[in-house]
Amino acid sequence: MDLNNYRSDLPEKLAVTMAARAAHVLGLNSDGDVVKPARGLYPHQWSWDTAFIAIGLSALDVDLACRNLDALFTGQWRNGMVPHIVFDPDAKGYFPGPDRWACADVSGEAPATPLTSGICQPPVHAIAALHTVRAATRRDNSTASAAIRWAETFLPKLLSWHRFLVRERTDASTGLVRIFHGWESGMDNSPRFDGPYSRVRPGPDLPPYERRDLKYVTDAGQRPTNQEYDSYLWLVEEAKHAGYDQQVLSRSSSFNVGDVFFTALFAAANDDLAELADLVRAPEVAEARGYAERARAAVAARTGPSGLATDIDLRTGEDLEAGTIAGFAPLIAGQLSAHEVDGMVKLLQGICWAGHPGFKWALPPSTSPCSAHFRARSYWRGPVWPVTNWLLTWALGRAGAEQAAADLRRTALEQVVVAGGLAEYYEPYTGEVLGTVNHSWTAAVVVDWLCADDWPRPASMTRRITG
Ligand code: 9WN
Repeated sequence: MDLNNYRSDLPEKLAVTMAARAAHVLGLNSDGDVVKPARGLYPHQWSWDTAFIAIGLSALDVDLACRNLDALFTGQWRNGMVPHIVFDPDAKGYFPGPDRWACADVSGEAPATPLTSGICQPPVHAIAALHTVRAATRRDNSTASAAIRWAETFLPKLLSWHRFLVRERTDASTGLVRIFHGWESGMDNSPRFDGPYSRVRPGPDLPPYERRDLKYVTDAGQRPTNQEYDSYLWLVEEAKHAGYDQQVLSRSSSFNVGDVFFTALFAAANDDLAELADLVRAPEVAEARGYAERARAAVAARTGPSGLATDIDLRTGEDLEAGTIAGFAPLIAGQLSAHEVDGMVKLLQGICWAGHPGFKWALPPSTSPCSAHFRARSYWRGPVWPVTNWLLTWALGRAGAEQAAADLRRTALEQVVVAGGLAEYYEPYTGEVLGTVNHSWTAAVVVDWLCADDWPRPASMTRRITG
C-alpha cells in the first residue's frame, strides 16, 4: 500500500501494527513503572501527560496505568496541588530542573521528596482514573475488583487535588480556575496568552540560564522563543519569591489568567470524580457534582454568540480573544443542548478549523488558520496536537455526537499512520511531524483510539510494555 495516498479506514493489519508500535513507544519512554513524555526532551513525569498515558495504558495493563497515576501523586503537595512535573533524580538535561524551582526550600507545602515543580497543569486525572476503572470492569473479575480497591485509595488524593483548585485557584468573581503561568494551561505559548505575557516584564535580576529543549528540537521555530522563555523563567522567580503561596500569588503574580479550557476540564473531571465516588460508595458524590456545575457555569458565562469561550486576564479584565482550540471549552465542559452540540460540530468542521481547504487532514489545529496569530509550525500557535484531538473525540462521544467523534478519530489516526511518527504535534498543511517524534501521549491516545474501536490487540503489546 502506498501510505502517501492512504485515505480510508485503517485495515485491521495496519491497525494492529500501529497499536503495537504505539505500545512500543510507551515502553521506550518508561523508566521502571513510570512512562515519561519523551526521552531526551521531557525526561521527568509530567502531570497531565500522565493522565493521558494512563488512559492509553489502561487498554494494555490496568495495573500499570494505576501505578503511573500513583507515581505522579507521590509528588502531591500538602495543600493538594499536583505539580506539573515530578522530577526523576537520575534524569538530567531538562531545564528548569528542581534547583531552579527550589520548592521545598521556599514552601512548607512542597514535599522534600520527590522534588517537584511549583505550578500545576489541567486536572485530567479523575477522567483517567474513571477510564481506567471502566477498562478494568470490562476484563475479568479479579482485574475489576483490584481496580475498585485502587480507586478507593486514589479517591482521597483526587479529592484533595480538586479541593485545592476550588479553594486556592477559583476566582471568586468569574468562577474560573486561575493560572499563574502559561505552562499551567498545558498550551505554553498559545496566543491566548500573548496579552498577559506582554505584561510580564523580566527584571535584570533574572538569573542566567541555558535552554536545553533546543538540543532535542533543533528547528527553534517549532519551540517557544527566547523572549517567551525569559517570561517563563521570570514567573518562576515571582512564584518562588511568593513562597508558592497561592493567595500571595493571586495578588502579586504578573500573570493571572482565568483559563476556560482548564476550567472546562475541571468540570468534566468533577463529573467523573462524582461517578468514581459513586462506584466506591464514597460520600463525596454531591460535593464533586457541585464543583462540576459551578465550573461548567463559569465556562458558560464566558461563551459568546459564536459558541466559543474566551479566557480573561484577571489582572486587567481584558477578554483574551485569540481564536484558539481552547475556545471549544464548552464542548469539553459538557452538558450542552443538542442544538449547541450541533453548533460546536459545525464550527469544528468548518473552514476556520478542521475544514480549512489547505489542510492535509481535516483536523483542528491549536490555533485557527483564520486567526492573525496562526503559525503553522510553532508549537501551540498552529500545529495539530493528537492529544487535543483525543479530548475532542472524547467530548464529542460524551455529547452524543458519535459520527463527528468517529470521523475525527479516524482522520487523526490516518494522520499519524501516514506521517510515520508518533509526534508531539503536526504541521497542518503538510502533515509533517514536529517536536519530538516518539511522544508518549500521542502513543497513548493512538492505543486508546485503536482499542476503543475493538480492533484486535496482540498479546505482544502488553509484553512490550511490561517487559
Ligand atoms: C513545559 C510534556 C509537556 C506538556 C505540555 C507541553 C510541553 C513543557 C515544555 O511539554 O510543555 O511544561 O518544556 O515545553 O506544552 O502541554 O505537558 O509533554
